[in-house]
Amino acid sequence: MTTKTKTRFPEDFLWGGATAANQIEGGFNEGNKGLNIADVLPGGRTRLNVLSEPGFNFEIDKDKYTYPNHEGIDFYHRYKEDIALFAELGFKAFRLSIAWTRIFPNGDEEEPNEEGLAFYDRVFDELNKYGIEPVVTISHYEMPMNLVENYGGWRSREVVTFFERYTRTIFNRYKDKVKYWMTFNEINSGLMMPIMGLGFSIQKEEDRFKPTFQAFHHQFVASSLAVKACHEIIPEAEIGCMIIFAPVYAYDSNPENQLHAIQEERLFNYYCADVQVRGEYPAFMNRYFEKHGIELDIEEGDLDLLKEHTVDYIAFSYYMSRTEKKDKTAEDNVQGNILSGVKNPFLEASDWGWEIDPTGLRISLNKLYERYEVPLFVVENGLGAYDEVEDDGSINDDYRIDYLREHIKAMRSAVDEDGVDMMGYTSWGCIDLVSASTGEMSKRYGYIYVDRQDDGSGSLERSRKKSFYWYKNVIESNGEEL
Ligand code: BGP
Repeated sequence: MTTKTKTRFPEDFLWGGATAANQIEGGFNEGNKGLNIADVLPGGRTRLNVLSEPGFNFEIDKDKYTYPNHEGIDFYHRYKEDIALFAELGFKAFRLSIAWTRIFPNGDEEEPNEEGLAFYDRVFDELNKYGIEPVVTISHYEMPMNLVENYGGWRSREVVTFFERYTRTIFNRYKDKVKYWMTFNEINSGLMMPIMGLGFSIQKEEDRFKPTFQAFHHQFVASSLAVKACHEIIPEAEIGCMIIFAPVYAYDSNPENQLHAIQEERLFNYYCADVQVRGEYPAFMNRYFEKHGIELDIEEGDLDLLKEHTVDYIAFSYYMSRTEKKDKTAEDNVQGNILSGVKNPFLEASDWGWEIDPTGLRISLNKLYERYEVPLFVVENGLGAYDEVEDDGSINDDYRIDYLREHIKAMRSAVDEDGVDMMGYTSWGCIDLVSASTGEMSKRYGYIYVDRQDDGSGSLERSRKKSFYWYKNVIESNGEEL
């Protein structure tokens, strides 16, 4: 049954799906591509724990681990078939990332790799053929390993220069093909997962503060330089920041818990966006730096650069909310996404423990719009779930449809009733892909099923799930028929 109501999603609303190079492309050592962080991450639910094991090094050890990102879902060779399916879905936009290591295999070369540039030319041309707008993430957990190993990742100021070279190269090359850009995927994730976001691991707790926030400062400067370059080279383009947003609820009306929720929220949800959208460090961060004895190395001109080159829009991922209380015990703790909190008694969780909260998306849109008043783009949202292929080949993913329907409804209310300015919605993993946090294939998000299993078996053949037909109709009716 479908429900019909009036909607005010703008006519040019960017409906589509989202992916990242390292989770779909495969071809990890083809076309002169260099090794990046994702290539050395082992597969499996323990992925993130393994990374923090003492003595873990980034040597590829196939006797010990699997490396699902090496083959991904083979988009590198099958992009035409996949884009044809996106066109069939009626996508207006497709979010993908460029692998830095296809363009600069080691990150620090002077000249780009033509084979890598040509690959994305082919992908953008194919999208263009169907009138699908590419929405490009410049850096999605794909830092060149050479920069990780020999420069200490974003700790090094030199990396800013390399990143600027990379961004100028791709803006110049794709200026006629790409209008929507974003800088760092989920930039605030570096607070919890420095290896994926900032390109280094924290060895000792006491060393956490300075390197982390110095690396962030370098990313902010790099982001402003990218915004500057983008506006110079492609004046009609829009470039955004990209954050994880998970609204924080207080566990109850105890003012101490309310205050605690605000404190939890500002570092994780607002710090990065404040710098990238408002162009300056917020007061609470300056205080935080003082309290923790952090003195950032800020070069002359940095603060002006941050102020002058702010982003045009905010892109964010939304999967869950968080509930917090001041004095939580270890037993209270629930883990979801990369964030933990206390269990919210009003919410159910996915099979991976991520609490499902569509209203939280409306709350997020309101919070962000009230604070920044810039257009918002939901570039990730979706349900990671186990799918079953029936004997007749069908995949009846009603749970996914339910999840997406409720989130789109919440978004529609934010636009319709609350007046939030939204640019688009690209749900995460529109085609099944390798999970970022666990390296699993069995954690599926797609409208399109990919026959690939956790052990690496499977034909890689694509097929349409029930949600495929449902989402196609959502797009066709501009969010009216859910
Ligand atoms: C975000 C990442 C994506 C993605 C998604 C789902 O944090 O930007 O790359 O994968 O989460 O997470 P997972 O793949 O761990 O289920």
